[in-house]
Amino acid sequence: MVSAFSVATACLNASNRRWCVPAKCSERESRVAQLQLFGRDLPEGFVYRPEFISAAEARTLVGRVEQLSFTQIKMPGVVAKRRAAHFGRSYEYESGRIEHGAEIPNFFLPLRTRVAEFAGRDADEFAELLVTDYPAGAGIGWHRDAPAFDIVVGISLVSEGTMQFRPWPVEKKSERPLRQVLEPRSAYILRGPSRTRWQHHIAATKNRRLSLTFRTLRKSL
Ligand SMILES: O=C(O)CCC(=O)C(=O)O
Repeated sequence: MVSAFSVATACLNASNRRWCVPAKCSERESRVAQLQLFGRDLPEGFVYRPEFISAAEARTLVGRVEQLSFTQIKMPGVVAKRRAAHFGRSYEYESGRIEHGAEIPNFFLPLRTRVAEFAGRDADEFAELLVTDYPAGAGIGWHRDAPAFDIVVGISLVSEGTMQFRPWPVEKKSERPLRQVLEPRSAYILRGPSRTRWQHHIAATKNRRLSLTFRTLRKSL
């Protein structure tokens, strides 16, 4: 049995599963240690909820998403395979500039209310909706979301993706990334350390995947 005292004064070495004293643990090891005690290796602040929406709701949402106009994502020197539609706020991938954008379509508002309940916030705090269409073979590279955004809640549709996490700043000795499969109809929350002290990425998907990402802003904009 691990006592509260031992959790506070020792940490579990993430690679070899041995207990070590905090002074000798890497920051990453101590950050994941408490989660390992409960059988999960995921960054603090990350929450995963399978079956967040029903199959019928997912079908309706996918039908609505198919009617949206997507744009290519152009980053310096590269055009991404995935396409995006931004609502509430627009985001320029090349400059990182965020501005007021097209209204979030009404049919996404009931979902935004549930997302806000899930995150314990008010619906209108989720000022941005990013809809991303990942064709088979597309993913998203290692990143932290732009600092102007705060809490991120993502819903996966159509097929699964795998979200991986690595500590930020990236440590010299590379560890195996932590990972969570994002099943269709699931939701996740990224907040706190999982937003600021970890990078995430989505590995290239086998099949097409859609994601709906609602984000709050750090400051009103
Ligand atoms: O597809 C997702 O759920 C994650 C998207 C993401 O990380 C991003 O757009 O910054």
